[in-house]
Amino acid sequence: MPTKIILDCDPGHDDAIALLLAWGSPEIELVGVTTVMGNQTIEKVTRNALSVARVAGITGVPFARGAHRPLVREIEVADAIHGESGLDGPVLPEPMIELDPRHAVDFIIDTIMAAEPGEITLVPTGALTNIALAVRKEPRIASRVKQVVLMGGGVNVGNWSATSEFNIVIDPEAAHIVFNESWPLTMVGLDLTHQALATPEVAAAIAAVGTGPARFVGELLTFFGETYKDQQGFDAPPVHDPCAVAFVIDPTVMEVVRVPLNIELTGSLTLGMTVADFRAPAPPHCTTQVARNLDNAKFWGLVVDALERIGDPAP
Ligand code: PIR
Ligand code: CA
Repeated sequence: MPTKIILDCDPGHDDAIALLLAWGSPEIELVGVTTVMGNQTIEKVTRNALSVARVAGITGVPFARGAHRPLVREIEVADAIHGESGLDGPVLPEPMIELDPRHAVDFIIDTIMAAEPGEITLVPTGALTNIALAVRKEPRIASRVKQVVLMGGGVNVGNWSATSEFNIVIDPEAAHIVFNESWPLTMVGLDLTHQALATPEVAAAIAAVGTGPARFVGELLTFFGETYKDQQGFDAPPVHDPCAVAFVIDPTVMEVVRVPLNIELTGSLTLGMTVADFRAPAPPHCTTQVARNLDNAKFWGLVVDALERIGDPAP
């Protein structure tokens, strides 16, 4: 039985690849895609999600637009990394599918409440605004989702400040809500995703697929690689978001360790830090775990296999 997921994303180069990985993997049933502001404005990331759906021929999956700003703070976008559109590089095709009329928060609640307990896995790859709003509006979802597998945070590693990762720090209050709920939560953070580098060998393996969607990914990686080099000095860009999807497909693709996690909300230098308490073995009530050590070959194998299965859609 495939795992049913809702992908809550802000495409975003790596979000787009996460969407393709989910769509092209038989271990996953994509029951919905929701969007949240982050890498760019909600209008831009939502249009990008629909464009990616066109590229890959994604049909029969509802797409719903979500939060336009963080809960408390002003919106802050990552245009230096993702460009003016949020998905600069390839030509973005005109969307073919219509948005679901519901707000993402209502879509998430309706989908989880209509499913069996333990059926839906939430995979957030952007700020946690929608997920926080959903669990505040309908607290029963906390005990009904199977698990939350999110890209965000990092243990003692940041990318938007010395201590903090973008998805968490742009809406730390939302992250605090999500990390303190009772659902099982796996944090696939920078510790892990900085091992998922799109090296020239990876780009060659993707190019060898030879399809339109694979070329689209190649163009995404070229742009992402350039900005990552300029802005953060990386020789090859870390492709964060598909790592969370990969964990759902095959948990053996990474090692995880149970540890209490919480979000810093008051530090003047450490706002949005994901604080892991490694002082003692995790207590029985601990519901959080953090990913570390990626099986790099297995991970990129999943991405290439998904592109092979997607084939050549577009028109
Ligand atoms: C990536 C992101 C934001 C900023 C930078 N510098 C790099 C986006 C990615 O889409 C990913 O979900 C997460 N936020 C990584 O911090
Ligand atoms: Ca993202």
